[in-house]
Amino acid sequence: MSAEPKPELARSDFPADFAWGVATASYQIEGAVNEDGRSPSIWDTFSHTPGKVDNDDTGDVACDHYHRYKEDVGLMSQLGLNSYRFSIAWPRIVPEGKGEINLKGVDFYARLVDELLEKNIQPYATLYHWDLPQVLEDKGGWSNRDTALYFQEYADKISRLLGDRVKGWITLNEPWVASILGYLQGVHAPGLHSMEKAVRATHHMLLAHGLAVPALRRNALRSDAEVGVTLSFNYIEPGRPGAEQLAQLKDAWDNRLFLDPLFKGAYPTELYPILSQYLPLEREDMEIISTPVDFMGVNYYFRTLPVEWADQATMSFKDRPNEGSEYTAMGWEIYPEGLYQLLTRFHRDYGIKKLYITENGSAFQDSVVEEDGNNFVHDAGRKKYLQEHFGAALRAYRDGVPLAGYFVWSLLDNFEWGYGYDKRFGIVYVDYPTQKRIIKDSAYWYESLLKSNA
Ligand code: GCO
Repeated sequence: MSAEPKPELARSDFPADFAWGVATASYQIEGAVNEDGRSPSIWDTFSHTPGKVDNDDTGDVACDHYHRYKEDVGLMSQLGLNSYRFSIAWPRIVPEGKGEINLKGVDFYARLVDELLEKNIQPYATLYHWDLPQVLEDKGGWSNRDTALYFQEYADKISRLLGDRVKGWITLNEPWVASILGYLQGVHAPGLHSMEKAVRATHHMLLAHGLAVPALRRNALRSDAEVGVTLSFNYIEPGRPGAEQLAQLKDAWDNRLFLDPLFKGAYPTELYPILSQYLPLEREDMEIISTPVDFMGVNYYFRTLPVEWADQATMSFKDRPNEGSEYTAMGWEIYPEGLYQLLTRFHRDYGIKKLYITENGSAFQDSVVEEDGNNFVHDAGRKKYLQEHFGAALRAYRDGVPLAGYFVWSLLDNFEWGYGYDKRFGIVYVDYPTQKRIIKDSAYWYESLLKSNA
C-alpha cells in the first residue's frame, strides 16, 4: 500500500497570531546609494573594490527598492503576508555615524512603514544588517569600542521616530558573519584578516546590542512591540567517527560565540584560549550584553559535517558533503531536520521564551518561461525546500517550541554579498535590466498556505 501522502500544511496548524513574513536587507535591495543624504557604507567600499564581489557587482542599484517600495509592499499584500522584516541603513539615518540625523533618510523608512501598516503588514526592523557607515570604519569600525556607543545613539534616535509604528526591533543581523567573515576571513566588508580585530568586533557588537536594548524598550511605544536579536546557525554533526570533539568546537565557534554571551552571560569556555588573548572585556560588559530580550531570531539554511581542520589559526573547518543529500546553488545541504533540532535545542538548553525564524530560504538557478503570454518561474526546488522547512518548524512548534513567526529569505532576488547577483534567493524573480518582478511558483505556494484555512 503506498504511503499516505503527507497532509498539506495549513495556516491553522500554526498559532493564530503567527507572523507570516519575508525578509530582506537594505544594502541587498535598496540601491539609491547616493540619494537623499546617504553616506557610503563599508559595503559600498568593499563592492567597489575590484575582485571582492563576483562580476564586480555592487549594491548601487540592486532591486531599486528605494523607489519601488510601494510595488514591493503590494506584492507582499497580494501574497497575503502579515509581516515584513527589513533592515534600516545606518548611513541613511546618521550619515556621519554619530551626531546629526538625516531626516530624508528617516522619511524613506517612515513611508515604507506607513505603506506596510496600510496593508496590515507588521514591520520588523533590523538596525544593523552589515552596512556600517564607512566613516566609522575609518576610525576602526567594530574593533573600536566607540562604535558600540554610536550604535546605541543611532538606535535611540531612529526608534524615537519610528517607535510608534514598528512591531519588532532586531538590533543585529548575524553578527557572527559580520565579525568573522568581515574582520577575520576577509570575504565580507571591511575585508580584514585579523583574529584580534575579529574578537574585538565580536565583543563590541555584543556590547552595542546590550546598550541599544534599553533605548529600544523606552522608545517602542506599540503595546505589542518587542525587542530581539537575530543570529546565524548551522546544524553541525561529526562528519566522521572521531570528529565529535571537532564538531563540538565548531559548534562553540559557529553557533555559541554570540548565543552564549547573550543568553548565558558568558563566552563558551572552549573558546577561551583564543578569546582570552584579545577580548576587550570591561567591568559589567557581560551584564550589559546579556540584558534580557523578548525573542531570538534564528537564521537557518543548512547542515555541516566537519571532518578536520582547514586552518586552525582562523578557526576554519573542513566539512564533507553527504552522499544522497540534495544541495542548493550555494552548495548548502538541504537538511530540514537541522531546523527542528536547533529550535528544540534553544528552547530546551537556553530557555529562550520566544523564537522567530527570521531567515530560511534557498538559492537555485531560476529561469523565466513564457506561457500563454505570461511569464513564470517554476522553481520546484525552492518550493520543496520551503515545504520541508515549514514542516520542520511545525514539528518543533508541536513539540513545545515557542515559535512566533517565519520570515522566508527572501522576498526578492537580490545582492548576495560576495556572490553578487548570481545567486537568487527570492520567491519573486527580479529581471535586473528592467527591474520587472515575476512571482515564482514558490511564492504562489506560500500564498496558498497563507490562504488555506483547513
Ligand atoms: C545571511 C544574511 C542574508 C543572506 C542570506 C543568504 O543570513 O547571510 O542575513 O543577507 O543574503 O542569508 O545567504
